[in-house]
Amino acid sequence: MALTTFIFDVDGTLADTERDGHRVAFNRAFAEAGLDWNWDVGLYGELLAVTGGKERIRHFQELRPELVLPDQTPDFVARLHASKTRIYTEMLARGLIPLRPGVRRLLVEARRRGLRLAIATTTTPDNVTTLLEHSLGAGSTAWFEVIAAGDIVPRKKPAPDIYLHAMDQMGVRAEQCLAFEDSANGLRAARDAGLTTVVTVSDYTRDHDFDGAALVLDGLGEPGQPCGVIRSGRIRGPLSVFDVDTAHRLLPQ
Ligand code: XBP
Ligand code: MG
Repeated sequence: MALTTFIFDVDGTLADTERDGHRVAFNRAFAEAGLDWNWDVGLYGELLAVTGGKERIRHFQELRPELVLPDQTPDFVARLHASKTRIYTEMLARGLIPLRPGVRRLLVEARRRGLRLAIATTTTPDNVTTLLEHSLGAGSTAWFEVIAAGDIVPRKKPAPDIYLHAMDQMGVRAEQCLAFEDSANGLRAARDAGLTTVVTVSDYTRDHDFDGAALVLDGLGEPGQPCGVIRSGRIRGPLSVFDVDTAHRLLPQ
């Protein structure tokens, strides 16, 4: 079946959001709550193995059982995470997190050539719309027919649920889609949903196992700023930018 749809992950794929965005927002929310927790760059890289901010906080608590919460109410983690999301979206609204190279170029070309666009992400929906509106431009949220995000599915990545939900909402089959991811968890989710997947590695995921990816790049590339091919998969010959023609070469006809 012909390629009709691109489905994008958000964090690490559309933008490098984790080290200087989410991580900083978590630490500011901890300080606001009077917690002396500090997730440095190294520790955060380890915690990223767990997707979902609330799940990541709970995982951290399991790692550090000696840390006594000042507030034992059951919704404390949810409230702490809501503070983090407020802080993070305020950072995004100040334009602090740009799109990765090539993302705008590929999205504009895909729309011009009639491809359908969707998002499948573990992050909170507000984070997606705020990132898009302040990095891609006002009204750009509407470029995506479906924004499947966060708690809308019972199981987060590496479970395939968020990709299956996005495809179901769009009424498309996996054979018609190409997924874009940056992490092993994301690749696993996309592959288990039956999706051909392009990986653009990010700083935190460069050393992940990307077995099963159709193509692994260091980014989508820009004219004059060629992408680096880490694993060429089905693509033969040189590749300087990932574009719609490259996407058509990737999908088995
Ligand atoms: C990345 C995640 C998210 C973010 C934090 O999602 O796992 O949890 O790290 O966002 P993806 P929240 O790569 O699927 O976009 O705190 O809103 O979960
Ligand atoms: Mg990601």
